[in-house]
Amino acid sequence: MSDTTNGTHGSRTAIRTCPLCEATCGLQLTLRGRTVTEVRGDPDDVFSRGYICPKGAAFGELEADPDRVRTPLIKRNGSHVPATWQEAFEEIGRRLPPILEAHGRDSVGVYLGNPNVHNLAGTIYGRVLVTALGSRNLFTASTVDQMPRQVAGGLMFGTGLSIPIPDIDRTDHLLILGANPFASNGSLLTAPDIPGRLRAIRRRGGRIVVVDPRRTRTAKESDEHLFIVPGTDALFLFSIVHTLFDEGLVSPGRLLGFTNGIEQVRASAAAFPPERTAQATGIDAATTRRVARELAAAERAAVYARIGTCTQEFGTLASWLVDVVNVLTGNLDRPGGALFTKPAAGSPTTSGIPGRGKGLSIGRRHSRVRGLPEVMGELPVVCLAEEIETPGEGQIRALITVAGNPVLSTPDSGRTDAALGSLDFMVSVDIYLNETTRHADVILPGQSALTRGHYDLAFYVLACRNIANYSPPVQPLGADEVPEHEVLLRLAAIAAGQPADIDIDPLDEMVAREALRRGVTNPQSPAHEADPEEIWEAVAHRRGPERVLDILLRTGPYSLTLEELERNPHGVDLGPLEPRLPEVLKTPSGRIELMPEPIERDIPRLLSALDRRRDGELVLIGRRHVRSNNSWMHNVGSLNRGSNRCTLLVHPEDATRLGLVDGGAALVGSEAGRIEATVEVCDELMPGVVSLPHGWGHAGTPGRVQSARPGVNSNVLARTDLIDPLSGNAVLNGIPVTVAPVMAPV
Ligand SMILES: Nc1nc2c(c(=O)[nH]1)N[C@H]1C(S)=C(S)[C@@H](COP(=O)(O)OP(=O)(O)OC[C@H]3O[C@@H](n4cnc5c(=O)[nH]c(N)nc54)[C@H](O)[C@@H]3O)O[C@H]1N2
Ligand SMILES: Nc1nc2c(c(=O)[nH]1)N[C@H]1C(S)=C(S)[C@@H](COP(=O)(O)OP(=O)(O)OC[C@H]3O[C@@H](n4cnc5c(=O)[nH]c(N)nc54)[C@H](O)[C@@H]3O)O[C@H]1N2
Ligand code: SF4
Ligand SMILES: [Mo]
Repeated sequence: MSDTTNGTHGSRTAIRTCPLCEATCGLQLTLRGRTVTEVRGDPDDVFSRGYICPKGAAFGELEADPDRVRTPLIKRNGSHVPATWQEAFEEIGRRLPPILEAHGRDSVGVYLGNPNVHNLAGTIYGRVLVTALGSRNLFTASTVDQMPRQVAGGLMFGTGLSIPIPDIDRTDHLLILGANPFASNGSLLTAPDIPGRLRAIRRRGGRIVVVDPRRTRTAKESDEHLFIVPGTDALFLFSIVHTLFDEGLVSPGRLLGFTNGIEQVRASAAAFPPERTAQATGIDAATTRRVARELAAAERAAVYARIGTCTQEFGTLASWLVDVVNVLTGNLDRPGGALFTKPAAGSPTTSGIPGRGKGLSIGRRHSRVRGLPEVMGELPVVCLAEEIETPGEGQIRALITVAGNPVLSTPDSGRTDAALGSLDFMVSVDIYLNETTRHADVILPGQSALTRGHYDLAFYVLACRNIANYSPPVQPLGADEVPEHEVLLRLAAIAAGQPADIDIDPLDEMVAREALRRGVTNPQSPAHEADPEEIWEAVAHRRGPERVLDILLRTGPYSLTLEELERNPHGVDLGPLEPRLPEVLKTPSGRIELMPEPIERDIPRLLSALDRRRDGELVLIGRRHVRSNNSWMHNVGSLNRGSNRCTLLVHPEDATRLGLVDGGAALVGSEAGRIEATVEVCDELMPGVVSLPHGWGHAGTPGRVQSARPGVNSNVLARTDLIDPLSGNAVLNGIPVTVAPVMAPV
C-alpha cells in the first residue's frame, strides 16, 4: 500500500510521481488531513531513488496556493464571478453550439498547453475533445517546443514518437546541443536526477561536450564547452557529417542493412566542410573536425539535442542531423548510444505490423490565412492570432484552452492578447486565472494533483530506462471538485451537439471500448486476438483514465495490469533500453530514411545561411531556471523569491559598447514589440547574444506573489513570421533585437 498512517498527530504518508516536469521523480508526501505538510524524494522509487528538485519540494505549496481557481468562474460585465458547475456548463451549452451551427466546426479553435502531457486525463481526453469538435484549428505548445524533433523522427523512423533516447547511464561520450538539463531536469530524455547521471559519465572516465551560446551550468559541469552562434547548429552538425565522410570515419555497422539514403547524405554534406561553416557558427574547423573524430572513436557515444536546436530557424534540419550522426557513427540502437524505448502502454512504436508503417505525413491540409502546413493533425501556433483576426469562412470565433497560457508562451504576445480579447466566446480549463484565461467567458478549474491518479504515458516513451509507475489518488475528490476527464468529456459532448447535462458515462465507455478495440487488433500485442470481453470484464470496476490505462497496459508489450502497478507504488523497472531496430520502424519502406525528401528540399535554405554576416547585430535567446516552470509556478513563494531572475543577460563587451550598466534598465526591441528589462552584465554569454527567460510579464492577474514580482515577457519580442518551415515551429532563439539603455530622467 502506498498510504500508511503514522499514528502521530494523525499524519500519513503517500507516494506519488511528481507531475511538474519530464523527470517523473517519486515524491513522498506527508499529509495532515487534506494538507501536504512535507515533501521528500521517495528513496525507494525505482527510477528517481530519492532525487527531488526545488519545484518538486514546492508541490504542497502549489496545491495549497490560495490564489488557485477552485470553483468555476463566469465572466459577467467584464469580471469573473464564482458559479456552480451546472451554471458554467449551461453557459457553455448556451453559447458554444450556436457559433458552431452558424459558422461551422472550424470556427471553434482549441489550444492545448504543456501540462496536459503531465496529466493522464489531459493526455487521453484532450484528444476526445478535439475529435468531438472536429475543427481544423487545433494548436498546442508542441509548435513552440519539440515539433521539429518529432518531424525529423517521423520522417526518418516513421512516427512522431520515434525519438531515439541517449543511453546516458551507459554512454562514454555525450555531445549535448541546446539543452541545459541542470536547469530543466531533462527533456525528450526522461532521466530523474539527470545531474547525477551526467556526473556519473565523467566519473567513469567518459566525456561530455556541450554546444551552447551560453556557458550554462551544464556546460560548466562538462569536459568541454563550445560557444555557437544561435541558429547555426545544423551547419555545425553538417560539418561533423562532412568530416565523418571526408576522413573515412563512417561506420554504421548493422544499420547498413536497413538504411536508405547514406549516399545522398554524403553528397549533401559535401557543401558543408568545417572550413566553410566556421565563420557562421563561430566554431573553428579544427575543433569541429576533432569533435567528429572523438564521436567516431568513442566506443559508445550519443548526440543529444533539445530546445535550443528546435526553437530556431533550422530546427528540423538540426534535429535530423542529430540522428544522422548517431547512425553514421553506428551509435543508433546500441547500448551506450541512442535507443528506442519499449513503453508499457500506449506507444505507436509498439503497434501495427512490426518494422513497417504508414510513415509520417505532413501538410495534408493548410492553415487558412497563411497556408502553413498541418503537422500531426495540428497547425502551428504562430497562426493562432491571425486565424482569429482575419474575417472570412473558417475564422476562429471561439476558443477552448486547456492547461495553456499562449499569451505568455507563444510569439507576439501583444497580438495574441488582443486577438483573444476579440473572440465571441472563450472557455478555459485551468488551475489559475492567468494572462490567457482572464479572457475566458467561462473558466473551469483543473483538478488537484492530489485527487487524481498519475501515469506518465508520454514520458515513459522518452525515458532512459523502460519504466512503469502508477500513482493512485492521494485523497478523495473535494466537495466541489469535478475530475478533469469528466470536464473534458462534457465539453466534448457539448461540442458534439449534446445537451450540457447529458450523462457522460456512455461517452467514457466509448473511449475505453475504442482503446480495447485497438489493443486486441494490434498485431504486435501479446493480447492480439484475445477475447476483448475477458479484458473488459477485468477492467469493469474502473472508470475514466484508469480504465483506459488498464486496457493499454493489458494490451501493451509487457501484458501488465494496473493492479500490478498498484501493488508496486515505487514503480516497476522493466530494464535498460534494448536494440529494437528494425522492428521499431514505421516507415513505408521498412528502412531508416536517412535522407527524407522534405529534408532534402530544405537544404538549399541552409546553404543560403552560410554567408550571412551579423555585423554587430544582437540576437536574443532564452533560458530556464530550476525554480521556474514556463509561465506558471511564479505564484509559489518559495520558488519566486531572492534575486530577480528575469534579467537581460548581456556580455560585458556588448554592455560597454551599448552603454548598458549592471542593474540598469534597457529597452529591448524587435520587429514584433518592445519591452524594458533590467540588465545583468554576464560573461557567460557569447558576445552578440543576449538572454531573457520566457514565461514572465504577469499582468492583470490576481496571483499575489507573482504580482509583486511579475518580470517582463520575452515573447513580446518573438515574431510570428519567424518559423522553421518544415515543422511550423516558432523561432524563439536567435531573434534579432536592438538594445539601448533607458536613460534615467534628469
Ligand atoms: N520565448 C520562449 N517561449 C517559450 C519557450 C521558450 O523556451 N522560449 N518554451 C516553450 C515551451 S517548451 C513550452 S512547453 C510552452 C508552454 O506553454 P503553455 O503550455 O501554453 O504554457 P504554460 O506556461 O506551461 O502554462 C500552463 C498552464 O497550465 C495550467 N495548469 C497546470 N497544471 C494544470 C492542470 O493539472 N490542469 C489544468 N487544466 N491546467 C493546469 C497552469 O496554470 C498554466 O496556466 O512555452 C513555450 N514558450
Ligand atoms: N526548471 C524548469 N524546468 C523545465 C522547464 C522550466 O520552465 N523550468 N520547462 C520544461 C519544458 S516545457 C521543456 S521543453 C524543457 C526544455 O529543456 P531544455 O532544452 O534543457 O531547456 P533550456 O534549459 O531552456 O536549455 C536550452 C539551451 O539552449 C541554448 N540555446 C539557445 N539557442 C541555441 C542555439 O541556437 N543553439 C544551441 N546549441 N543552443 C542554444 C540555451 O542557451 C539553453 O542553455 O524543460 C522543462 N523543464
Ligand atoms: S526534477 Fe521534475 S519531476 Fe523531479 S521533483 Fe523536480 S519538477 Fe518534479
Ligand atoms: Mo516544453
